[in-house]
Amino acid sequence: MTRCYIGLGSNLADPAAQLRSALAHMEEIPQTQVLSCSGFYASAPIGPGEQPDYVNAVASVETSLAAEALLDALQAIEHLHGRERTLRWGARTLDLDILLFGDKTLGTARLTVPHPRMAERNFVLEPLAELAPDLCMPDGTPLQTLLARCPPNRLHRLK
Ligand code: A4P
Ligand code: MG
Repeated sequence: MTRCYIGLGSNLADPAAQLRSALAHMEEIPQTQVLSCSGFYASAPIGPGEQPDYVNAVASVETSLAAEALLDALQAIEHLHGRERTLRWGARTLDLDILLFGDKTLGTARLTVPHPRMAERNFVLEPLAELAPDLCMPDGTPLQTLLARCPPNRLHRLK
């Protein structure tokens, strides 16, 4: 079994409901257990154009799937959610990123792990630290070091 951390993000009008639905679907992924989920965080959008705020969270899962099979399952869930709202919102409504896959470093055409932008994103690092404050990256860098270096971005934990 491999312990993985999945980043969840949505900026739909009811993004928290999107995240809850995504978690429910993640419970159904074969050979995979959702262990826990962080609190939900409202975060200022990073990216071009006018966008509503995101809700972000991180879930820990344990899986015996290979990384690409886990990605397939997560993309199927994204597709299910994205497809429902594509016309109305025009942008993707659910992002499920593999942040960490055990202590593996992966660089395939489909998968870069650790997620290449996680170190600059407090909306990833803060919820991750809630689940695993003593975590280290595959290269040995403590999560707390990344947090200390992370550029600020408006973020607050929702009730
Ligand atoms: N891919 C490679 N590595 C991974 C990985 N570790 N996990 C590939 C998941 N996918 C990975 O993803 C594009 C391709 O990345 C996939 O087909 C997969 O093979 P995508 O989700 O279709 O596209 P994307 O998410 O628009 O691209 P990108 O560059 O991954 O965007 P990000 O980095 O995910 O950023 N602001 C706030 N506040 N909160 C957010 O959650 N999210 C984004 C999206 C931007 N701004 C945000 C937030
Ligand atoms: Mg993504």
